[in-house]
Amino acid sequence: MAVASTTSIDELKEKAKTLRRHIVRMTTEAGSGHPSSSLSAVEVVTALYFGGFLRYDPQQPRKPDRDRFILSKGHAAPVLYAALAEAGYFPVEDLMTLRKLGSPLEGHPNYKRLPGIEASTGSLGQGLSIGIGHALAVRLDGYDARVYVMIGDGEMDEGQVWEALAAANKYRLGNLTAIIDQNGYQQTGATKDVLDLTPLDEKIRAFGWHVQTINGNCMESVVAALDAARKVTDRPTCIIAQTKKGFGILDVLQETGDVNFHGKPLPPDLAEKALEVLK
Ligand SMILES: Cc1ncc(C[n+]2csc(CCOP(=O)(O)OP(=O)(O)O)c2C)c(N)n1
Ligand SMILES: [Mg+2]
Repeated sequence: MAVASTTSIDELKEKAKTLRRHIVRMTTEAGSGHPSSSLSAVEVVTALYFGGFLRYDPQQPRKPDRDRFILSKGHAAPVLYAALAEAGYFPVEDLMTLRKLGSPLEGHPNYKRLPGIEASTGSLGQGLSIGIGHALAVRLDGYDARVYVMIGDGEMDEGQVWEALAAANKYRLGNLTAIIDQNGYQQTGATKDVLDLTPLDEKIRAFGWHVQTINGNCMESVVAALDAARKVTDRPTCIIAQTKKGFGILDVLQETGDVNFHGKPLPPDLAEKALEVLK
């Protein structure tokens, strides 16, 4: 199965920049969307798709033995679309149709409309449960496929996530990796103020999972953590990726006075500034 060949850390960092430029351009063009939520997740998504972790074939998007990536925090769709386009699922030019009438690049991922999307997400809390279904199915079918699910730190407030954490341990799903994009913010403010779930690592470990906490915007750390996770095969693994919302253009977002910048596109003048920074 085809695996993208970009493997060196420097190449991955370049690819991350490319994804960031796509994210800024497409959300500003759309006049809506979630750039800051997409930007925090770039290193993880880049490493998965281009660092040799996900085995996929854009020509056979439903090949049964493929690895799966489920973006449970579906509002960060632009980062997924940017990766899929760069991976060859559809032309890069199509990114600019984000959220336009008739485009399969909907505001939230729709698996019926776009190859490479594994699950329709956006209603938060569901992706890990869907990932468990995939992980059980590939195991039953005898494939060594791995399933990765990205969850938002605010999304962790959803009870369904904790039911899924328990169920994944019950089935000892050694082919399942959850990645929490711990960017410290959710829609209405700082995650610790809305519902403080610390110590998150200890809680998830108590559910029987292997847990790592890393700097999720450091490519070296992300690659090392994904590598360690895939070596664990007797229980589910979780990577708590400590990130910054809007990472890559933090100074530009600072100018808006809104560090969360949730669900807002950059106005064209700030998008220009962001693209300068991301050159
Ligand atoms: C079930 C559900 N409730 C509320 C929302 C609205 N909503 C969209 S994004 C968001 C915040 C999510 O925060 P987090 O998971 O931390 O993601 P981030 O944007 O910080 O990456 C909320 C509440 C939703 N999409 N689904
Ligand atoms: Mg968050």
